[in-house]
Amino acid sequence: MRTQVVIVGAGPSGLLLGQILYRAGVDAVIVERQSPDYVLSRIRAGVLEQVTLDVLTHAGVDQRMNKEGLVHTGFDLLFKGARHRIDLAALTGGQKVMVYGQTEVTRDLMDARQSAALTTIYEADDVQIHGFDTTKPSVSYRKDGKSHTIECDFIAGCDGFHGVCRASVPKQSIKEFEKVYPFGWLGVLSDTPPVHEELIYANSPRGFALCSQRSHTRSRYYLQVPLTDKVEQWSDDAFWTELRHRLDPEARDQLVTGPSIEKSIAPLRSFVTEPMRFGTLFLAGDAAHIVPPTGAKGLNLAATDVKYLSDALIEACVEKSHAGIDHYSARCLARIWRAERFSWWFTSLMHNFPDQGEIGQKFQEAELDYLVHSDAGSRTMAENYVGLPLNFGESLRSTHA
Ligand code: RFL
Ligand code: PHB
Repeated sequence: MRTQVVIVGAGPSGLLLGQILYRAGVDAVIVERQSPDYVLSRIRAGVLEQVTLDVLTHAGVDQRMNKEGLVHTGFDLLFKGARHRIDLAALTGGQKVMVYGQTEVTRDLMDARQSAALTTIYEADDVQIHGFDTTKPSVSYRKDGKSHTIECDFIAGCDGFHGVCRASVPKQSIKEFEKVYPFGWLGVLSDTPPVHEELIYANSPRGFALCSQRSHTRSRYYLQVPLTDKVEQWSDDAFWTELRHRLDPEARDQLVTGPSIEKSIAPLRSFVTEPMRFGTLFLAGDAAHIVPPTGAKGLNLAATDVKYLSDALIEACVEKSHAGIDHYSARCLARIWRAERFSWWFTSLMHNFPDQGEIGQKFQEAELDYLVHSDAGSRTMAENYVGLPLNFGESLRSTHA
């Protein structure tokens, strides 16, 4: 088989890239290790920035999102037992975010791909990439006991943190930056009404908690837990009891509990790969970088990588110009490091670190107190949370030039 672009991974990055390339007339095949049901069963992101909404609109998959997504114009920071609202819209000239789960984004992209009868090879075993230091790369895999090879012009590595693409790059050609946090997030999904109409990010001496949601009838909650904890140790009752301890009295009263429909623990990590292009191989999304989820940036960064990569590949395949390809890595990394910094800072501010002691808790509370009472502090928080504009550094550079 031959195609222009082989996309490895059918998570949100790979599916979104496939959809944008298809609309521009570029042929692509997606190769995915798991089944469609498995991909849809992973409960992950919940908050989409405006830039991501724009990319999904550009990809033509915005109909259900616009109908069912919940627009949020602010969120609450909870510390010292009291809540303070960060008014995103008022602080950023009317910007907002949308609560629309990654599962729904993925489902919309899968449906669009199916309606257009595009090729996705699910349950592909032993996926390997070859010759990406040449102009004739290829991707091989096994399916139903048979070996297959797809020849192409470019490979897009959209295969997540544990994928094969980044792992195939020779060690001397790649630099990895990593910080692993000494705790994880225990997440629970439940068919109960959310405790509050907006999200609550809670700092408590017992550890961080987050009250999020998927709809008016489906809630998503997270608790900071030690990395050594196992999901089996956490009964639903234990989860709700601990969550109540970390909330303010009003939220504690209003919390509606019920059986969990999903429960999992995710480790927290900051990770960046430089560069993101290796000859005819391009990394995008979690394959190239990970943020701790506190800032809700992971899926949003994946969407902007895909925007830059689709622009570059369309230029190369349709206009036969390599300018976009040559700038891909630098354009992405400038945006990624800003989001990495914000996610690391917000994580450090909200979590209980094993060695922080009482003084560390006091420092966090004093910083949060400053943030919510200072216009400059609140604005910095808000503009990073809603997401910096796509041309952020570029416009600054040109005005100072
Ligand atoms: P994915 O979603 O990991 O998809 C990669 C796909 O590649 C496949 N794959 C392979 N396929 C073929 N061959 C191989 N050898 C392969 N190896 C792997 C995998 O099966 C999979 O289908 O990466 P992608 O597409 O880059 O998407 C990234 C996002 O999933 C991720 O950044 C977000 O979920 C992060 N995230 C959040 N992001 C936000 O923007 N807002 C949020 O509110 C938010 N909350 C979260 C999050 C992530 C979390 N976890 C579990 C880490 C909350 C949590 C708890
Ligand atoms: C979620 O709803 O899963 C979610 C929301 C906000 C975050 C992280 C996760 O910062």
